Amino acid sequence: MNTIYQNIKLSVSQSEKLLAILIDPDKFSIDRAKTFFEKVNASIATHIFVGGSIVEAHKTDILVKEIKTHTQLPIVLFPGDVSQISNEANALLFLSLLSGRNAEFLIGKHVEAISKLNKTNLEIISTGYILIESGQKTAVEKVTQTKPISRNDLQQIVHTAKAAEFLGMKLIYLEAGSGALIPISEEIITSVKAETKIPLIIGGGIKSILDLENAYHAGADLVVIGNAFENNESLFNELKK
Ligand code: 1GP
Repeated sequence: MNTIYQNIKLSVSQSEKLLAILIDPDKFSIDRAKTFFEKVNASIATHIFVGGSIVEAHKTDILVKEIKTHTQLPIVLFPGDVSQISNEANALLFLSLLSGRNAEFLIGKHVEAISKLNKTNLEIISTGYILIESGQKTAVEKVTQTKPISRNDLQQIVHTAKAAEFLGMKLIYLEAGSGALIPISEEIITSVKAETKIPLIIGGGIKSILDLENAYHAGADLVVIGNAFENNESLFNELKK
């Protein structure tokens, strides 16, 4: 059986676009899981991402167990912290925050995570995580005490993504931040895609089908949407299979 990463690569090679629904264990109420996942299953969503900036211990485990009872889609952890590692999920984005210069989020948390990861069967996917300024201070910025890259500094963004590829990372994730006012621009997506060969994830502030299509058209391989579905489940109606 293919790994989750192999399947992402396969989709990219066949120009199939991927969509991850991001669930924040701190915001999502388990009571609505059944109806929410009926809509997810009827939609074009391909992955479930689980994670948040600040999540109470054990909430991730409980939520992932519940999600597994409602969907067959692969569950990928998108952890804000070591405490969000759960062996109930299928894979984990091993994120290194390359836009910042805080050693804790470049390598510190990763070393801290190993004793926990050694006890899991999670597929670990090394991911270059690049925060781009998006009009307001984001949770990632506050939690990590790092500055995002200016959205006007195209060269710095592209070079950071290229460095991720040269470091051997498997994915690039361009992040505008949860609830961002301005999603990652098409110009940024197109430029990064043109200069790199690894799959490209785009997330933060995608609120409509138009935003989603623009991101795909510009070169995003996988788009992550969180808040828009949290706030407006009717968006799923426009994304039926
Ligand atoms: C945040 O990229 C994700 O880490 C998704 O952001 O909640 O704004 O869709 P939204």
